[in-house]
Amino acid sequence: MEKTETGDFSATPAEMAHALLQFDGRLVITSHVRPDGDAVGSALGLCMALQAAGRKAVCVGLEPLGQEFDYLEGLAEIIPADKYVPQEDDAMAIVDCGELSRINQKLREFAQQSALFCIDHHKSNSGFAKMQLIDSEASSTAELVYLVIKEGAMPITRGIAEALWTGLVTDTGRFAYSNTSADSLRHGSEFLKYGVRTMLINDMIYEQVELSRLSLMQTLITSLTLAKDGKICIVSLGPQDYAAVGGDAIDSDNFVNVARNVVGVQIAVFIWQDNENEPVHVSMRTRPPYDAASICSEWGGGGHAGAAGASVDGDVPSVRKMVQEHLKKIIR
Ligand SMILES: [Mn+2]
Repeated sequence: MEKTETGDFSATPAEMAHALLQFDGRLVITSHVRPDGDAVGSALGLCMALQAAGRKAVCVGLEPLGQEFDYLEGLAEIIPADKYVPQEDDAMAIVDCGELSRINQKLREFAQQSALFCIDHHKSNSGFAKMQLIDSEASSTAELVYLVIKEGAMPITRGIAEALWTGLVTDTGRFAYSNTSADSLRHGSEFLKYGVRTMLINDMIYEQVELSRLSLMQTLITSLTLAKDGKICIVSLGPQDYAAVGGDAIDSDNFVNVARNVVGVQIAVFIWQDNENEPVHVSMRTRPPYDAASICSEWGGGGHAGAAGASVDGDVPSVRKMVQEHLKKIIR
């Protein structure tokens, strides 16, 4: 095990598996707010595998979750953040999350004291956990969780394989993005041996859209502007836009792709605030040579080279102006 600059430990999958199985308290597993497929899949997959190996584990604060993940086993047992009561022997395991500031606000204080384990693939991971398995080369956290499960010889059921498949498929863009490795395909083929319902999962995640989401997208398209010869594309939504179609629970994940999909766009940005009590969120997608993570670090955010985000105080019009001015200086 290697000691990192902060004095914490950087683990191999085998060392992580060993430590998780040795831990004799209850593992409280969480990820970032508004969990995507990799966040919820990695958390549930790890939780169910540890339970199957006879360990105490729970998933906490994976919310809000879209209906597209309704097929996932173990969803009903996830403890909402405001129902969670810390027990004396609890420690946290955080997956697919590079910053404590990105986990549910109600869990943050507890996480600061007790973030024992972290499994993640974000390049920008701040190294907040005592023991961490971080590999920014991995396509998804689900792949890392799978290595841990295998090294620990934990049982794998169809439900566990489907949770991991969900993370793998969503983070690789259905095995299409550049992060898709030979290992990704190999791991995917191994998941199929457990009976993963690929067609059902694809239909649930990618082929169904709520009417309210479609209406919101209509508003989004009217907000689209291009700058710098069409290389920058920005779209945005404010609290009134969410309210007009039914409230802030409407999932606008991936709306940044509407901007990214415009021919010629190098930097795509979606700026949104679904509720006035929340900060303004910036979601960015870039094409090489632009690095979304380093651009978003300007505003305290992070992520990957092609996809990153940040949260900024203010309102949508002012953040939009600030982001656009900054990008105009960057674009070549
Ligand atoms: Mn991920």
